[in-house]
Amino acid sequence: VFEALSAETLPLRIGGNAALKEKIGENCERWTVNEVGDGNLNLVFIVTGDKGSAIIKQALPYVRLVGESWPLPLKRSFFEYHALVRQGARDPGMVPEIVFFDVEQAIIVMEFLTPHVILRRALIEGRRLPKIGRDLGLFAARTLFRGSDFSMPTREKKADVALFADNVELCDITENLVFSDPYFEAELNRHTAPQLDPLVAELRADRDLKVEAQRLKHLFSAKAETLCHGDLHTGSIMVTDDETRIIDPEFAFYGPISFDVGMLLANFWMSYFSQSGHEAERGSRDEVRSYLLDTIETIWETFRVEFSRLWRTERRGILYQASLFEDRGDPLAAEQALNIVLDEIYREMLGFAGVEIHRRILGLAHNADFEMIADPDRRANCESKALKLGRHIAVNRHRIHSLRDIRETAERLQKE
Ligand code: SR1
Ligand code: MG
Repeated sequence: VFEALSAETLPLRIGGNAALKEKIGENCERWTVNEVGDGNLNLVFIVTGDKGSAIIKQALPYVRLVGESWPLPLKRSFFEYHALVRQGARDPGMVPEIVFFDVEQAIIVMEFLTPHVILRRALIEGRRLPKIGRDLGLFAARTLFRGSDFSMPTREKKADVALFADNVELCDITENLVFSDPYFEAELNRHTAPQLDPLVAELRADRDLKVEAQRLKHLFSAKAETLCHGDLHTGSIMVTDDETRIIDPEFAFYGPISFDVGMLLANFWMSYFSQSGHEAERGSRDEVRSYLLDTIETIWETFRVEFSRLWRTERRGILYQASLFEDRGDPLAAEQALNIVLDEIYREMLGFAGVEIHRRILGLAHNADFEMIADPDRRANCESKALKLGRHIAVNRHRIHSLRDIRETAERLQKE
């Protein structure tokens, strides 16, 4: 029977586990336990013993952010575990090492990352992390390419699509919270009022935007292309100056390659527009802003180059087979197909980024980047610029030919 852990009960409940004792020390009575979870869904504890520390993450049978009135199945922990295993194999060293998994109690015990901090917090403080653009671009390319029909044996891929298809409740959250709720007066929505009211009304009356949001929802739910992380925002990334790690793939599902990349870039654009809200107390953020736009370009460029490298060297799945192209002495056919695939990823990615920006400002689940701006006028000013960029990239995604163009739009909006 499932029982939620508490700091008091945790040592006795899991203190007998051999792998955990090996990791942090034998004597569980001497362990210290702190609950540190500040996410929307789960319990998270740091446990420290004589030998070291570990993270204990436990799913709750409801949405922590809302309470028991919103039940949510424990099986998300199963999907998180299986996604971590696959991501660890596809881009070694980029996800935390797993110590053990208890499916019934929905507990994943994993490596405690230290001195890592959540990327979102680091960006709010104005830190510039030198490696993240490249690390994130590589992670996205490797996990998304290697989890797709470009690379996987088709039987294995189809079996995995079937396995992850049961993560239906978490997909349902995204389907509603990202693609639908922001565009009407959904019950759980909230935004900075009254400052944003006129713009929110304009967006909710914007037919082109609503059609795009629904086209993107269609892609999200119907294009089972690869195993996506499913919630790749800057709160799902831990960093030091030298290391980047990706955590929390409980929303993992088979979806479009473009989805994770779009979510990721959206969170950097939101960080960009939120910087002026943190400027007063912490000094000018001009250099940080420029760093954030550079990082967006580095992520996409690294993704593109690495995806292309994998296409040329690891394309062994059922799609665009070498036997049709290279082996027939027509390598240009494979390059032409690659360009088309990348172009499609790019256009979808812009759409997903646009709606992710909207939902974090208009929907239920907001970002600390904006939430931590105490003055509501200032905050609304930052948010309205982000909302406008989100609308621009979602609606015009087929006409925006490079991230350089978006850089100019972002810089112009920032000066308004
Ligand atoms: C009800 S869950 C709200 C959000 O938190 C998660 O981190 C996902 O982003 C989800 O949309
Ligand atoms: Mg999460």
